[in-house]
Amino acid sequence: MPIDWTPLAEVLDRHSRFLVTTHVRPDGDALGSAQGMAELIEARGKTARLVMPSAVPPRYAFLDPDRRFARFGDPGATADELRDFDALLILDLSSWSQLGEMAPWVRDFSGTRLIIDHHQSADDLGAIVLKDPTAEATGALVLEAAEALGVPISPSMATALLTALAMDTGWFRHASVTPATFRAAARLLEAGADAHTLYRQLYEQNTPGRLRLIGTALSRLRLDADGRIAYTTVERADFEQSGAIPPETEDLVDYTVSIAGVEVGLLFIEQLKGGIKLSLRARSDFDCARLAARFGGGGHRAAAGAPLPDPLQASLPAVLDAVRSQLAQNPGTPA
Ligand SMILES: [Mn+2]
Repeated sequence: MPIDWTPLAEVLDRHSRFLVTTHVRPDGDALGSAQGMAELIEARGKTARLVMPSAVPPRYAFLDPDRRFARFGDPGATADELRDFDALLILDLSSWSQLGEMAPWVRDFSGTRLIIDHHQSADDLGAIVLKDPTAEATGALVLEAAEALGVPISPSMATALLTALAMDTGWFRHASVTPATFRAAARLLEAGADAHTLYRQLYEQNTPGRLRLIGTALSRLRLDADGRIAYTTVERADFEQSGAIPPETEDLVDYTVSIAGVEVGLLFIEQLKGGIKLSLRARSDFDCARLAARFGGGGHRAAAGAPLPDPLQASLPAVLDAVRSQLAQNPGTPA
């Protein structure tokens, strides 16, 4: 269902100082759509400020060369300092929990609130809601809005919106992708986005240390439960030997579930301060959050984690046992 953008045009006409925000742990769609919206507001001759409940992850720092994104609560972006904005534009979320530490401030904000989003779930945030759950990315909605309002797409806006569209569709691979997705991408390329450079900035920034660490972890990969479980470890000494740092273990767990037939993937990372960080991924209806909760962690059905206080020799068999028994209750419907 195409969105009628009249309410957005009215809000933009009526006010002059806008705060633009997005969800905690922002991804490419969150950052890209928020930045695109800030530029849209400025193109209408108004003021836009970007403030969100989390910091910009290092991976996306290239999107924000002028350091425009502020983290809520940091100097210059404290609750007090943000008081005199007229309107709050909320991108890519519709629930209080996704606002993190910013939620109480948003609750108290007395100006106009407007949501642009594509998530199914929705709390009542007391906002004007412009939502299309069939949209593949909130960035696609911001592009629609800009075109409906006759705002020209600048090269930096095009880059932000292509980031949003590409990241929320797994680079145009997910089931949400339609011919319209590629038409939107084409318009963004025509407006100056560069897909080749963007991909390189997002996916080809590995350090040699990270690749060495991945190599070590993959060489230790083990299968269990007739190939339904795959697991591996990152040990403390691996960091020194590879030259990698702990944040460089990001996404490493995804290799475990890339094996055909694997339903549950586990990564055990020895922490420098002691204990283990467990990451879980599922590719069936196995409930990772339920497993993680047994060990004091949490997360989602398909992805969860837990901090384990005991050393690897004790933690690993205990977790494997728990995964095996949860799998046994569950005949499994591989996805
Ligand atoms: Mn999104």
